[in-house]
Amino acid sequence: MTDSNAYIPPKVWAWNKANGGRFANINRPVAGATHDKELPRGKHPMQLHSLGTPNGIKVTVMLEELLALGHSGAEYDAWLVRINEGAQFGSGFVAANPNSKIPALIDYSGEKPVRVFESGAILLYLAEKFGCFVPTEPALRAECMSWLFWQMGSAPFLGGGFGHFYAYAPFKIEYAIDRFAMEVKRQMDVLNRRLAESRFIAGDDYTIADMAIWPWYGGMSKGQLYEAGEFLQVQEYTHVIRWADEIAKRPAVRRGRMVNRVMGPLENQLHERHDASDFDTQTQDKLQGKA
Ligand SMILES: N[C@@H](CCC(=O)N[C@@H](CS)C(=O)NCC(=O)O)C(=O)O
Repeated sequence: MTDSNAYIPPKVWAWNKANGGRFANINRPVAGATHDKELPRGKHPMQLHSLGTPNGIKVTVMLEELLALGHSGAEYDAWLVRINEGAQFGSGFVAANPNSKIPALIDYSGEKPVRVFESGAILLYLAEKFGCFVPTEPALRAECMSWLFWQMGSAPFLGGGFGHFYAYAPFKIEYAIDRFAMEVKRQMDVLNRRLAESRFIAGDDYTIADMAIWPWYGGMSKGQLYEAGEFLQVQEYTHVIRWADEIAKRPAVRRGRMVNRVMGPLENQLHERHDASDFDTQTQDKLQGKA
């Protein structure tokens, strides 16, 4: 057990910029913009400012699913926000999301632009706007909403809790890793039991609840997050793996997970998306300076 007496909190907390840990350079105890920077705007009604993290992927998958169904109103420009360089603190981004986190969407299709932030709110906004991927029958809708909000409340324990202390903190703290490993395993078991009885999270149909949960918990079930697959023995969650594999095969998901991605194999990265043809390998090669 880590020595619990190693740190005694002072009377008043003070911001120590040099506290270490990955991403310490972008963490601040205050909100608001640090610099002036307008957001770029492309030709489509939907302007997405994001990054290909699990929270960003939810929205690009949704937009690609809508386009696959023929909703041309979901055409979008996806702009890359490099959060490790502090781009989320530019004035334009803060106007789109006062919480300075990706993803942020601006819908220019109406008389006045509509800003939407928080990935769950964006998924619901798009689902309601296009009448897709959210059930209308009250009981099914309640189930879908319950799982959507479950994700919003649960994933911070996975990412900010477990992922941070297991992979990013400057030193390992047994108490913190134990606490969050326990919670993440409990959450995985919640999903595993649900998916033992249901093809998709909210029932027989694929919904925004699947889109919200898959990038985090599907990724975890496949050992793709924080190199923690063995540590958490994720192969135990067989129903989650069955569901994750089924979703991963969807063409829209394969496209959506490439958008704004800056990690992993180059052929899976499409830094910005402005047109459906951007997914063509040749175009990607050009964007990445390979052709
Ligand atoms: N609850 C938010 C979480 C968004 C979030 O945490 N975004 C991260 C990247 S995955 C971010 O932008 N971090 C930048 C920062 O914290 O400064 C959502 O679901 O949209």
